[in-house]
Amino acid sequence: MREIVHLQTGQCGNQIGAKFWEVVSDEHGIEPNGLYKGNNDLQLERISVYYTETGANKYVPRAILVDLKPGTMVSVRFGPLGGLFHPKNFVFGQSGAGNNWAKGHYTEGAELIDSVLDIVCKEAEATDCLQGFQITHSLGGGTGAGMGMLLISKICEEYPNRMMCMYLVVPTYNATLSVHQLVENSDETFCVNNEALYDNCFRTLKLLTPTYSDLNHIVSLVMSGITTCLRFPVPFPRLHFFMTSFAPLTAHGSHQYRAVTIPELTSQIVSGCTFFNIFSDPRHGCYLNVTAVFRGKVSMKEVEEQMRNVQNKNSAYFVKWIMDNVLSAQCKVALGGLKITVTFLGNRSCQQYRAITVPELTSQMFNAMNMMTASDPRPYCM
Ligand SMILES: Nc1nc2c(ncn2[C@@H]2O[C@H](COP(=O)(O)OP(=O)(O)OP(=O)(O)O)[C@@H](O)[C@H]2O)c(=O)[nH]1
Ligand SMILES: [Mg+2]
Repeated sequence: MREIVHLQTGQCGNQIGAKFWEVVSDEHGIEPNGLYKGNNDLQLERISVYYTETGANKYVPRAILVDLKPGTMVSVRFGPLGGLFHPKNFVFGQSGAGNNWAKGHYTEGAELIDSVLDIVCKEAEATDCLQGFQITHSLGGGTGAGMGMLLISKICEEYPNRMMCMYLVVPTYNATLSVHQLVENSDETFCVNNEALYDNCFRTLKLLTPTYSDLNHIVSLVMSGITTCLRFPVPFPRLHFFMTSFAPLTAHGSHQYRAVTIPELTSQIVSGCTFFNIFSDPRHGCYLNVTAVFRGKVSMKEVEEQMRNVQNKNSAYFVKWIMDNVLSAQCKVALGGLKITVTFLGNRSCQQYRAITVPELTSQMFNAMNMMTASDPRPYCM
């Protein structure tokens, strides 16, 4: 089976990762104690992609949880899903990186990296045919960004031919220090932006004070949709920062009040209101390639018709020189509690605007800092 080793680093990575495992375990019928209690053979057919079977009917996530501070790890370990993970796969330090990229990359993080790599190797060696790695983290803190980048570079050194897929929360400054390593080492990078997630929660879900849990709920739904198809084609190896969207959006714990149709879903996913990063502005860029993954019982004929409609209506936003650049896929197993859902992935040239704005914002910040420290002769330390 084509196994994947999952890693989650830092507070954000662990919180999003824990939510991902909650959603995925629910879909595959795995209880918090690791026992299978599902009712559909499809749930077990490819279970070994993400889980290791350790005994009769018992499954353990192939997940490694890393942080430089014990706080988040303790809440996962003693939270509702704590019993699901292998206790030896929790690796944590004591001091944290205090949002300092260099601490995560060169000092505290570097001291802990060998213990993480030992577990990575152990998990990888226990697989039948390793497909690759996926990692959840933010680029804002010191651990997720600094140590996360060190981790992926070491893994890529050790396993150069394996897929590296990243789920990132991308704010500005520390992201600058990470981008070149991402471009080198990551094959698929799914960027979400907290600002856009808040916006979605506020405008679409009408949540007045969205919490991280609400944001992470949306991210976990997207991750679940993306991982439905395990081999997503990457058309351009160096253009791999995807836009993601998911429909229908429902608040955590609530349910759909009306049946949604495929035309409604397809128009929602491209409308911009459900995009999870701020490049949803339709004035910028063109799609090179898009994929829509439908979950639930849908007619593929109708799906393909609707996707063709979307492409025809928005033809100005699709490049003309790639044929068949709209793919649709279907998985009959619906996402928990929802009849039909769709996850949308787009490789869109407007991602370059972020690449341009990150260094611009960073140099503005440095200029402002230089003014503030002009009277202070001590060198500025990151
Ligand atoms: N979406 C989402 N964003 C989060 C969450 N927790 C933190 N963030 C964002 O992540 C960034 C901070 O990164 P953290 O993950 O807290 O930092 P870290 O990787 O633990 O690194 P250090 O704490 O510096 O060691 C900020 O931009 C936060 O807004 C979360 O649960 N969900
Ligand atoms: Mg932290």
